[in-house]
Amino acid sequence: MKKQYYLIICLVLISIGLRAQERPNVIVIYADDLGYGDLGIYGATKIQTPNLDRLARQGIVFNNAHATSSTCTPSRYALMTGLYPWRKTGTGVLPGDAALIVPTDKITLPKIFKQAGYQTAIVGKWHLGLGDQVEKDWNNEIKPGPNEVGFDYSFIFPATADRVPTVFLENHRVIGLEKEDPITVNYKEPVGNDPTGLSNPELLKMKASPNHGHNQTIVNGIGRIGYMSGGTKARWVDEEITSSFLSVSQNFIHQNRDNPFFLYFALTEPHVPRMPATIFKGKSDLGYRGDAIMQLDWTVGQILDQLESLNLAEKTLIVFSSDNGPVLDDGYQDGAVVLNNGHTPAGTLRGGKYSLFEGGTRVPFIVSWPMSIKPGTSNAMVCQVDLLASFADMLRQEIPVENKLDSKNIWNALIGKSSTGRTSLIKNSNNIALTITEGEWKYIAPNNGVKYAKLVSIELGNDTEPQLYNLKEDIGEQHNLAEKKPEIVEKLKKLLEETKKK
Ligand code: NG6
Ligand code: CA
Repeated sequence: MKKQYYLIICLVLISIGLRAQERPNVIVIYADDLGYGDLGIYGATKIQTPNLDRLARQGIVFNNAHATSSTCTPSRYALMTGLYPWRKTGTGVLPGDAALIVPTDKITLPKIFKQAGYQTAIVGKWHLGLGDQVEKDWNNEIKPGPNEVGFDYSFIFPATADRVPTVFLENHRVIGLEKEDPITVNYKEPVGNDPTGLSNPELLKMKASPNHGHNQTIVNGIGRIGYMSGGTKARWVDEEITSSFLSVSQNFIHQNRDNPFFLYFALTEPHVPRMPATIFKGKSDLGYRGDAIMQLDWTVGQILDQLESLNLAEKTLIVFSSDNGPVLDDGYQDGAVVLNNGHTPAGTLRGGKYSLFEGGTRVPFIVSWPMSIKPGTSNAMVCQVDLLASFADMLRQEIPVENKLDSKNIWNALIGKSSTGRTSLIKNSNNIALTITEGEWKYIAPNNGVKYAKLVSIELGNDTEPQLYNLKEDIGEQHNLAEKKPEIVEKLKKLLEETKKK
């Protein structure tokens, strides 16, 4: 009898041990507009990123990893839902007053963790809409939002750093708001008496680039997209955004040091307006864009240090990536173009943010989990949309068939046990223009979009003719082989059409 007890106790202990090992804490660190060539580990020589290099040394560096899209909202939609964003209209770059576009009644990445008993949090940029309509009262509880799609705790800014309202929300409420100074937000017409970039350019501490917009309500000396009034004391100071996000994240990690947690840490660097903390200004030689990347790197280092000091480093899995490719001038005269000094933010890739070329969507991607992952590099094709199915596998959670169509279980590739990721991948720049990659071949479907975005100096990859590139031999997408290889064009076109129909 005693023996049986011992056996049962041993088995229970072993299974607890196994579960503990199988169930790491997970932190997804998501940069905004960070390019494939922006980090030392991906070949940058003009910006020092020692902390991300350190993360890379203890993990796997992927060189064939992708966001689904070349802008923010669709990529984040895919990350959260495990669904291709182009299947749904209204998943393009959202204004700051948009309604929530993530369904509350469907599975999401944070829900996978929540169902498995994790504490879940988002800290940082959201950009997936809030509330159930555009017209909303920013002075009351705003629902639904991140808390309704799976996050136990949220500390966010609603859209982008260049869009109003320039405030933080903790769970459902704007923080720092005073009753007698309510906030109003409007994307159609001016509200209140705040100066705008257009009416009072002399008040700007950073000028907007000509023709980009960014000349509506001025907050902290920076013209924004959209109008807001009120909430004077609730408005953020750009220089403090990242240190705020860091300290909130560190609190969450500290509070959950004894139980499994999932943290989605969505940083704003190096998205515009680049206005790093004063101690980072001038740290790189590349202007505020380089400084912002160094601030991002330092912030990641702070998280790594904290995990070490709490003895959590070994059992915490970190995914680091970016929502889309890089852009130098995205609306402000911040020196990014003038001081770039030969830095190649997209590395050897063609295009950048907004583009169908690889520069738009192939992004840095590092997975670290010291307890279980052997450091190295991987050529496996992986996409952020796959995190949902892959973590569902890790946590033994079932997901609906609908999600399995787009989100592939690439868990073994993520932890370096397999060199194969997904076999094909569809990416988009907006809801109309699509590309499909299978193995070494990439097909860009013909479309009527402009070829070159003058405002941002980026080749968009649009063409009325079909394009076919061999990414193995021509990662820079210089040689269109569509005419030479019509059979491959046909095959990819068919696969694209079939996947679209599903
Ligand atoms: C563009 C903005 C750009 C940036 C982008 C969103 C203009 C001319 N440009 O429309 O500055 O805010 O939207 O970036 O308004 S993203 O990374 O969030 O997708
Ligand atoms: Ca972005």
